[in-house]
Amino acid sequence: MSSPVSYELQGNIGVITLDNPPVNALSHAVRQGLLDAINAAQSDTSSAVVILCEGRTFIAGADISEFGKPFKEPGLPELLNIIEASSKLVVAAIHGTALGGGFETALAAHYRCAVPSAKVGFPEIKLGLLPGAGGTQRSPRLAGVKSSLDLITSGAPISAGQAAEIGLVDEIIDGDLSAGAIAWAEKLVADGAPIRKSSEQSVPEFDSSIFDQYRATLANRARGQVAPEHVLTAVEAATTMSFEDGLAVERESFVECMNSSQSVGMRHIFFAERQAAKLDGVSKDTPNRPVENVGIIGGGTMGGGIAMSFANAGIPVTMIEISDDALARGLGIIERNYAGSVKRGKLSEEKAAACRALISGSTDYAALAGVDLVIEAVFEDPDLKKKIFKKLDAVCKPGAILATNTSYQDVDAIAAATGRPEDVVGMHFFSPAHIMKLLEVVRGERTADDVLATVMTLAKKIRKVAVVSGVCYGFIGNRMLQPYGQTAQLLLLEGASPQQIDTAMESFGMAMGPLRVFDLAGLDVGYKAREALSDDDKGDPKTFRVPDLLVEAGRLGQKSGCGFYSYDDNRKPTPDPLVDELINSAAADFGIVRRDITDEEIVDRLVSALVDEGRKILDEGIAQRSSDIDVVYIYGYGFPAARGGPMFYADNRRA
Ligand code: T1G
Repeated sequence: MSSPVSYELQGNIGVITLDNPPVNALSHAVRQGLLDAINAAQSDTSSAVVILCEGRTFIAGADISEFGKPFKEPGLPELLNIIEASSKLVVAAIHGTALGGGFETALAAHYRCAVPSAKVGFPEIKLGLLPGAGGTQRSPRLAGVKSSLDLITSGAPISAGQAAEIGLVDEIIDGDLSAGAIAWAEKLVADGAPIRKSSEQSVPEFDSSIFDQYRATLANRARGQVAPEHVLTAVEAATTMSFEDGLAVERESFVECMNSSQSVGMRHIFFAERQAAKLDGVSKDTPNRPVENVGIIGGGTMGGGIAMSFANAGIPVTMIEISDDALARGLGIIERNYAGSVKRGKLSEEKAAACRALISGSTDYAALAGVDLVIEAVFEDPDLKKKIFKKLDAVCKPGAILATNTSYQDVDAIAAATGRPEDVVGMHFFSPAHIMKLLEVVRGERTADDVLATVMTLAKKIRKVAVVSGVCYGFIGNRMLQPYGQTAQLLLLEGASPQQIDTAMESFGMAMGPLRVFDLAGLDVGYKAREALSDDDKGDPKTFRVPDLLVEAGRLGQKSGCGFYSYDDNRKPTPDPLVDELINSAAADFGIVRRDITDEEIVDRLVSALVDEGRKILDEGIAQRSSDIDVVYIYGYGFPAARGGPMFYADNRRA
C-alpha cells in the first residue's frame, strides 16, 4: 500500500506532503512516511524542507483510533526530535486546524507559516490527556508559560494571527499556501536564517506564582480531572529542567493519563459524538433538502434561543407570535441574550448585530410561505401543537420541513395533524437553546429519510450535537430522567437529605445534583403535569409526595426563592430545616423508618436508574446505539464526560 507521505524536490526545496484523509492524523504509516522523508532530505541537494498537507487541514493530531493498540515505532516524540535535529531548515506550512500532535509537529519544525484562516491548538485535555510529543516543552520556550498554560489547559484553538502574536507562528501566507511556503523557505535560506530549534531556547521570564494560581483555578474549573495537574507538572518541568528531562516528565504524565479511566471515557465520547451523527439504514449520500431560511413558532425562552442558534450560523429566521406585544417580548429576549454575550466578551458587537439582523418577526403565518424549515416551540399543549401544524400544512410550501421542539410528546400524533407526515420531525433543543449543544432529533413513524438526513446535517451547521430518537414519552433523555428523579425521591424518604444526594452526585461528576436540577426547572412543572393524570398514571405516590408538599407550601424552586433549598438573591442554595421536617413527616406517613444511607448507595441507585431505563430504550429501538445514550447524557444532562456516559460507565464498571 502506498505511503500517505510523499517527498519530492521542487527546485532546492524538499517538499514533504501528507495525504491521509480525513484529517491527516499521525497514524503509524504517516509517522513512518515522515521519518523516511526527513531522512531522505538529509542527504539530497535540498537546502530546506517544507512540510505540507493535502486535504482540508494540516495534521489534526495523533491518530486517536490507535490509542490502546500495540505501539509501533517510530513514536511521535522521537520522530519530532529527529525532525528538529534536521541539518536542513524545516518549515511547517499550516492550513485548517493544526491540533495536538499536529501542532507539536509544527513546533518541532524550525519555522512555521500559516494561512490566515488556520487554527492551532492543544485539544488533548478534552481527551483526558496532555500534549505527549514535546508540546509542553516547546510551547513554553516559544510562547512563554502563561500563553502555553492557557492553550493547553483550555484545549481551545487559537487563530494563526493570535499564534503569530505569541510566537508560535512566524509568517502568515496570503494566497496559495504551497507556493507561498516554498517561496518563504527559499527566502529564509537566502537570508541565511539559522536552523532554530525551539528545544534549545530558554523559557522567557514568567511570574513564578502562575503555577499556584493555575492550580487554584483548575481545582474548581476541572474538578476531579486528572490531566490538568499533569499539564502543570510538565510545563513547570520545562521551566526547571533540560528539554530531555522535561520531555521525560511529559512522557511519564502522558502514559499515566492515557491509561486513566478518565481518558478512556473521554476518548469514547469523542468517537460516540461522531457516531451519533450516522443514521443506521439511511445512505450517507441521501440528498439533503435546502435550508436557506427558517421559521420559528413561539417567541418564548426556547423559541428565542432556537432562533439565535440559526442566526448565529448565518441562517435568516422569521419568528411568529400571536400578537405584536408577544412578538416584541420574544425579540426582546433575543436582544437581551445578545447584549449579555457581548458584555461577557463572548461575541463582538459587530457579530451580534449581524446575527440580530437575521431575525425578523411577524404575527402572520403567511410570512412562512417561503421558508424551508419551521420549528414549533410553543408550550406543551398537544391540542395547540396539532392546531399549529394544521396551519403550517396549509401555509408552508411543498417540501418544507415541519419540526416540533416538544420535549416529550407524540411526534406521530402531531404529524397526523398534517397531510404530509413524511415532512414532520422532532427537533428537541435543550434550554438555553442558544448554548446547550444537545439536539434530540425525533424520527416519526413516517418521517422521510431525506428529512432526517437534512436535519442531521443542519445540526452540525448550527453547532449542535444531534442524536436520533424514536417516538416515546420523553424520547431518550427525559425518559431516563423520570426514574432518576423518582429514585432521588425514594432516597429522600428512606433517609438521605437533599444536600447529601446532590453532593454525592456532584462528587461523582454530575454538573448539578438532581434536587438542584428540579429546583432549577421548577417543582410546579411536574405538579401541573401530574394534575392531568389518573392516580394509576401518577405511579407510586412516594415518588412525588415531597415535591407536591413543597409546591403546596409555595416552594416552587428557584423561581420562588425556595424549593428543596432556600435561595439567596444570587440563587445560592442553602439547606432548609423546614424541608427536612417535611421529608420526615412524609416518610412517617408512609411508615418508612428512615436510615443512614451511604453516598455509594446514592450514586449506585441513581446511575442504575438511568442505565436500566437506557437499556429499555435500546431494547425498544428508540436509540440507535448505546453510545448515543451516552452522548445525550453528557451533552444534555451534565453527566461527566470523564466517565464516558451512563451506559459506558455501567458496562466498564461491571467489566
Ligand atoms: N484521530 C483519528 N480520527 C480522527 C481524529 C484523530 N485525531 N480527528 C478526527 N478524526 C476523524 C473523526 O472521528 C471523523 O471520522 C473524521 O475524522 C472527521 O472528524 C500526541 C496525543 C480536526 C476539528 O483531538 O477536533 O494528538 O466519523 O467529524 O467536524 O500530543 O475532527 O468520519 O469516520 O470531527 O471537520 C489531538 C480531534 C489528538 C483533534 C475536524 N487532536 N479532531 O472537525 O470533522 S491526541 C484532536 C477534531 C494528540 C499528541 C496527542 C476534529 C477536527 P468519521 P470530524 P470536523
